[in-house]
Amino acid sequence: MRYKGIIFDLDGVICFTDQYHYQAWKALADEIGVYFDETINNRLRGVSRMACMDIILEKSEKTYTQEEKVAMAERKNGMYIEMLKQMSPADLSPEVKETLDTLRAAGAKLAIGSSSKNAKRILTCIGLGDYFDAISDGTNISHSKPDPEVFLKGAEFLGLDPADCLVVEDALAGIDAAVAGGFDGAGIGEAATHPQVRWKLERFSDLKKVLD
Ligand code: B16
Ligand code: MG
Repeated sequence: MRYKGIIFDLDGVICFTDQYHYQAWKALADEIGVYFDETINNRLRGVSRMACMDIILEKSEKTYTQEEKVAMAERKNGMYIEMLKQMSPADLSPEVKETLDTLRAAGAKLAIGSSSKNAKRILTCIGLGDYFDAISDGTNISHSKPDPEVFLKGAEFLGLDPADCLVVEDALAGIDAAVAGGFDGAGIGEAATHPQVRWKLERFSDLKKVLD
């Protein structure tokens, strides 16, 4: 096994909360009369909550104070958390679980590296609350992707060097973060098009290629 550790992004890799992020941001944008669509939504992947707020307000004619922005982001998060209540272990695909189990059986330590402050809540919803060897998320970082902090902390929590770990991401900013931190990157979805990606994945189970 060429990697001692594998650090997984959460939203877009392990599970798909992006539809709920979209719906909650869309509801907020409609409330304040700001244009928002799927193209703008794509720029929110892997980006921290407040950075998302700033991206959404690029289309606003009004200028908001920091306090107002924080209050709006909290309102969005409240709507998002309500939507997360629909999630259950049925939202974890058998393919993802089987692949994770295979990688672990081959000797890899497994961690989460997510920008989300709701990562532990989501993992619990999908039945992976106690599964990972380490969780690095939005609650333990001060700089979000493309800064490598979330993955560097993940490697540190696993007790491993970045050079011995693989990062699995769906966001271009996430691969930028992995490369900046000295990690190999595996890209799925849009991230598979990143020029510096080490492994291009068409589907999650393609990760088993790293075992060859
Ligand atoms: P929260 P990831 C990211 O998760 C999402 O892709 C991004 O859209 C979201 O803004 C960010 O988490 C923060 O989430 O508001 O729950 O703290 O892809 O890094 O797992
Ligand atoms: Mg993601």
